Amino acid sequence: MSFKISDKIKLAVKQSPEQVTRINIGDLTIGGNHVIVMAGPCSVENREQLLKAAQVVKDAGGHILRGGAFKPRTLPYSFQGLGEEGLEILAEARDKTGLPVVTEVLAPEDVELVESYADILQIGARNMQNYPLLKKVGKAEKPVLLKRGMAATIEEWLGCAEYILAGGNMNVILCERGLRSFDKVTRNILDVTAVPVIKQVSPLPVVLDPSHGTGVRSLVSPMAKAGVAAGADGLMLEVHPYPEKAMSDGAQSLPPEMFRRLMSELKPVAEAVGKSV
Ligand SMILES: [Mn+2]
Repeated sequence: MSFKISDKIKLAVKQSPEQVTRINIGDLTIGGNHVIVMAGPCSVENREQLLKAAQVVKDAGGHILRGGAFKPRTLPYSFQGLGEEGLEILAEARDKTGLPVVTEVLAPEDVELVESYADILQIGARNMQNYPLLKKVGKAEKPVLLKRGMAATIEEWLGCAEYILAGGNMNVILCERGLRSFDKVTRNILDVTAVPVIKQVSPLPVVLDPSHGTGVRSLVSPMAKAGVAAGADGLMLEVHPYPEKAMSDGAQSLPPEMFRRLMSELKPVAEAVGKSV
């Protein structure tokens, strides 16, 4: 390996080339040769919307349901999420579909509450360097999905993963979701290169989020395929039963038919790199 990563990072960096972290969630393994698709709406908006989205994800072959109950928004006037009511709706969707749930925890004081409902705790890009939150989820029982900050280097991202691992929680999934760039054509610039870098330097699984990474619905499918071809262990995708009515991130959310098409198109891509979806 010839990347310059601080040798002070111990747990988030491989100690031998073969070292791989596999994370089991029910029957699923993240970090093996099965590509895990996490999909669902940006926000849990209401029961009908979320249950419908969950069924779309399940029927198309998705593996994990995503949906935000606590939302970090650019402005305080935007929809902030349903909070605990959203978590209850996510738990109901899991009961109905069997899909495990990943959802964001915004604040250290909410970790226990979110953990009581979720199967995976998500730390959002804006909170990547919230050290009290990282320490708190380092003591949690559930796996953590750590999004890369929008202006974070790979080394800084691994340093934040190190906080969680050093706390004793060894089940960390990294998620590349795009970087702030000078180019306004897309919402972010999706760093697909981060996927093989992480696979080479870190034992941790890495998933790609082409929804936030591009901000543009028509770019999600090509970049999802690029991520799988690059070796991503999974994808995180925004899917909404009615994207035009979405309360957040509708422009980058896939409608059901586009999600179904993508799921079938991912199969030969995964096979080409020795995996399945
Ligand atoms: Mn979103």
